[in-house]
Amino acid sequence: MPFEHVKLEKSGKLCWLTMHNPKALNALNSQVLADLDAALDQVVADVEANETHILAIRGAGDKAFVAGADISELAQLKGLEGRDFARNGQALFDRIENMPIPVIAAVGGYALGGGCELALACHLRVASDLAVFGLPEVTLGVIPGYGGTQRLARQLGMGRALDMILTGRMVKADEALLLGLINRIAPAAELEEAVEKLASSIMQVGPLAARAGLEAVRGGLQSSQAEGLRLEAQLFGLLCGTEDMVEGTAAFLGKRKADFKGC
Ligand code: DAK
Repeated sequence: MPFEHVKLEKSGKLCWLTMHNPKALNALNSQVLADLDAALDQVVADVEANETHILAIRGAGDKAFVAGADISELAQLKGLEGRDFARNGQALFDRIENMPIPVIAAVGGYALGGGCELALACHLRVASDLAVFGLPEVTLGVIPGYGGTQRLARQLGMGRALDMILTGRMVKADEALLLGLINRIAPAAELEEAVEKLASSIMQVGPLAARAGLEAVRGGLQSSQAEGLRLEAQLFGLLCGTEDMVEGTAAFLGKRKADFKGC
């Protein structure tokens, strides 16, 4: 089903989701967010049909990933309306973080405010050398409202997150790499290739193991270490009952490449 502000394209088992609001550097307004939600339904259906193993999110054009929440819409929010607006956006970004497959943000330009928060909701971030990150909400008299205060602090640690959140300063790609905000950096013209390379190296491992690794890390970060360890052991046990585990270990011992079937 086509959406006005979000495009889905398949490249084998990799699905590209493109944020498309070119008049405002792909800024997030209510319609963009509704389209993103509906597009995620489609992605989930494809995952369930075993047609999609990785999702990559990018922005249309070469200037911006997403330049934040649409400031003209934000300007009209009053009191509790703002809280509901934030809760709806948070629920949508939680959907991305809780996707059963790895989600990669391909950041080719500005990732500011809600755009930076969208990238943070993804599991991995690959950026072009021209990318710029920032949470400039304080310069507008608010704070990040789509999970940025929580996810940035978990990603970078409190001090480095507050350095960005309290000043609203912009961080270029090379600094973002040093901070641990992004996983990889690529020349602008090679961004999609770099994402495809990362996706392909994940897709070469057993798909059940990749999903379980994602679930263990995510589940552990959302709970205590003791609970995380229990989850890890439980998932490890489940994988020990799979054909992929038999195949992976036999392939290693037989000095050949594993042929994982995802079962
Ligand atoms: N919203 C609306 N329009 C935007 C936009 C945005 N975030 N960003 C850019 N645009 C529009 C510009 O107004 C301009 O429109 P026209 O003048 O052509 O009609 C067009 O996109 C091109 O932008 P520029 O002409 O400004 O392009 P430049 O290259 O000169 O500058 C820039 C690029 C990215 C540095 C600049 O556009 C910029 O500073 N944009 C705003 C970035 C920003 O502050 N983003 C964060 C927004 S705050 C919450 C929920 C969510 C949030 C907070 C609270 N609660 C519910 C409480 C999230 C907040 C945010 O995301």
